[in-house]
Amino acid sequence: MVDNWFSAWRHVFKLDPDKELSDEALDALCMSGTDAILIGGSSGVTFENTVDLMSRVRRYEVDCALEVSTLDGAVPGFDGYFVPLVLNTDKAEWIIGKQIEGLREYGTFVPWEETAAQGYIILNEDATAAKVTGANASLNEEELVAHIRMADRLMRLPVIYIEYSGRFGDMKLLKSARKAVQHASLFYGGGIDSGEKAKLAAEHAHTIVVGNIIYSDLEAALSTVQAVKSAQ
Ligand code: 1GP
Repeated sequence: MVDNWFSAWRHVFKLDPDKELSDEALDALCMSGTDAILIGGSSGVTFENTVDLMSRVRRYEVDCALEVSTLDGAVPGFDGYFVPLVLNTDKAEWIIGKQIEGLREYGTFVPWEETAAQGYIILNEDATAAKVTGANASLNEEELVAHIRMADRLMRLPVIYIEYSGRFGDMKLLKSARKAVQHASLFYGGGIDSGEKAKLAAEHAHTIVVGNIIYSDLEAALSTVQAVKSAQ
């Protein structure tokens, strides 16, 4: 794996600027020992709600990065920025279209040292991101490995993100993805709602991302941190 500003992250909480989160819950998440807070969402992300959440997380020492998924939500002041490209769609706007629009507008302001492209491979057809981007979520192992080689060897993307948002994924596929990755950091996200699932995903992914469960069962979300740390 190539060394990057996010390479040491094993566990990340993903917070959605469009969802309510109390100060107590945010405090517990930021002080949990997680490696980073990632801010991003598939809908309802605005400049205002992104700035608001960033400034609340900024009170803590934990790394805080933004996934730039809309132009509206491009906010300065984060430790790092991820720019997602969806690899398993044939709609070019989600591979390079929106990104080029963003660079036309904000290209001169991008902090390149702290900015990384994420090659998303979305494998849950029910996820909002899959619907919005028209992703072909039913890749078999051979197709997945071809996508990984495209991202890792040809495109040399620093991050490959296996995304099952809303559902726990197929760990056999994740294992195959990991075997095929040479340079990139492999992120996994989707349906991690217990320490046990966190551990399973962390066996293969370099970094696991915990999202939805934060909003429905905070204690379960917090338990995923220790599960990953103690498995190291
Ligand atoms: C979403 O991959 C993350 O982009 C996390 O998924 O919300 O299902 O935990 P969950």
